[in-house]
Amino acid sequence: MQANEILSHFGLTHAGDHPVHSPIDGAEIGRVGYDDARSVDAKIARSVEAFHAWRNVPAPRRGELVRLFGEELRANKDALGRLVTLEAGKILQEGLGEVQEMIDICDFAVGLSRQLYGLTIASERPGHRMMETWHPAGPVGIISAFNFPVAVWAWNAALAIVCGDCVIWKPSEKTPLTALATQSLFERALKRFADAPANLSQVVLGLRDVGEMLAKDNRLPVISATGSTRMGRELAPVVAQRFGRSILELGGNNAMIAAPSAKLDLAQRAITFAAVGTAGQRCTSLRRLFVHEAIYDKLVPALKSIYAALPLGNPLEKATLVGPLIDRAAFENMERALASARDEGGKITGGGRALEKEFPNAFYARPAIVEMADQTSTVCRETFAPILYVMRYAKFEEALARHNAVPQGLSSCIFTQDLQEAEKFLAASGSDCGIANVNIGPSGAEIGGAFGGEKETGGGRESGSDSWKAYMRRQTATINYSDALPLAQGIEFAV
Ligand code: UN1
Repeated sequence: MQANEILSHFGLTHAGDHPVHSPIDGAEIGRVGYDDARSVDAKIARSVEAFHAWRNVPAPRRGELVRLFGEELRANKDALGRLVTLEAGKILQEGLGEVQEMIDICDFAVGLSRQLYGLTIASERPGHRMMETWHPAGPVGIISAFNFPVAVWAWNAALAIVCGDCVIWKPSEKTPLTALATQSLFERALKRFADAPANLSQVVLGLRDVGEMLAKDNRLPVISATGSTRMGRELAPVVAQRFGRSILELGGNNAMIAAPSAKLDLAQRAITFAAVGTAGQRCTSLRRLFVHEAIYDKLVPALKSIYAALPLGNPLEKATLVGPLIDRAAFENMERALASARDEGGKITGGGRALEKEFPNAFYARPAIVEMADQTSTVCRETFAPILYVMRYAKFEEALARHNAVPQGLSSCIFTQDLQEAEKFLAASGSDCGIANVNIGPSGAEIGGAFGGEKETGGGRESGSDSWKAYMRRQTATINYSDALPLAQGIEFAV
C-alpha cells in the first residue's frame, strides 16, 4: 500500500495548507490544515461537554469502547503500521510494533475498567465509614512526539477514556497523518459503540502555539506531554501556574553497564537494537555504554563489525534495520554532537550521511560509535540520533557513579551474570532511573509497567501499573451512620 491508498483507507483527504513529507525520501505524502486559536478553543469547549456525559457512564461500559477500538487497531494494524513507517521513518517491524503497543494498552485498559479500585479506610470515629474514591479528572490534553506518533497517545488515551475523561490530542507537526488515521479508527469504534457523546476524542493540529494553548487552558486539568526536556521546561510552569497536573515524559540519556560476566552475544544484540533501532530516535535509545576493561577489547570491536554491516535504507524494505532520521535538523544535530565529541577527544567510528544519491531529500545517517575517555558535556546531553558513546571502566562503583551522573533519568540496564552486581544496580543506591533492566537493553519496554523517568525526564508515569491514577481525581469521603457527631481528634465543641 502506498501513502495515497493508506490515507484513503482511513478516509483522509489531502486538504490543507501544510504539506507532510515522508522522511523516507522527502516526498509529500499528504496535506493537513492547522487549527487556530478559535478552533482550539471550540474543541476544548466541546471536550468539556463530552466529559460531562462520559464521566457518568459506568467504567466497565467505557472499557467496552476501548475494547472496540482495540479491535479496529487489530483489523488495521498493517495499514496503520505502514503509515507510521511512511510518516516517522521507523522500519516496518517497528511501525507494526508500535500499533501492537496500542493494542496491548487497549487490552490493559479494558481490564482496568473493572478495577479502578478505591480503598476503605478505618475511621477513628464510631459509626463512621471512610473511603477513597477515584473520579474522572476531566478532559486531558495530550501532546505527543514524532518518534512514537501513535503509541504514546494510546497509552494516555486508552487509560483516560476508561477513567471517564475525554482526550484532546496535539500530535507532532511532523506526524499529523498517523494521528488523523488513529482518530478515524477511534471514530469507527465510536460508531459501533453507539451511545458515546460526540467529541470524546479530538485532534488539534499545529505548531508549538497550539500546544501552549492546551497548556494554558484551565479546562484541561491534566496535560500529558512527551518531547524534549526543553519543551517540558517551558510547558510545565505554564500548567503549574494554573495548578494543572502535568505528566511529563522528556529526555533520556540511557546507559548500559556491560560487566565482565556479561553474555556478550546477548549484550551485542541488545546494544545494537537499543542504539540503532528507530535510528536512535527513541527516548529509551541506548546512548552511553560503560564497558568493563576485561571485555572491552572483545565487545567493542565486535560492535564495530556489527555496525559496519548494518543494513541502512528504505524502512519499508524487509531487510532494512536502520531507516532515516526524521529531518535535516536531526541530521545536523547528529553532526554537531559528533564534532564536539571529537573536539573532546572522542574516537569516532561511523557517522556521516548515507544514501545521499538515492535519497537526496532525505537524511540517512550511518550510526556512530564514539569511544570517549571521559563522560564529557557532549555525552551528558541527549542527541536524538544513533550515536553510542562508549566508555571503559575498571570498578563497578565507578561505572554506576558515572551512569547516574547525567541530568536525565529515564532508562538503564546492566548486563551481568553476577547476582550481587545486578542487585546493586537495582537497589536504592543503584540506577537512579525510572526503568532499570538486567540483561535487557534500555528500550522496548512492555506496557504493563509504569513508563517514565526521574530528573530531567520529568517524573511522569504513563501506561501500566497504577499510572491510571494520574487521569483521575482522588476523593476521600466519610459517612456518619451514627446518631452522634463525634469530631476527629476528639475535639469537644459544644454548641
Ligand atoms: C518513546 O520513545 O517516547 O520502551 C517511547 C520503548 C517503547 C516506548 C518508547 N515501548 O522503547
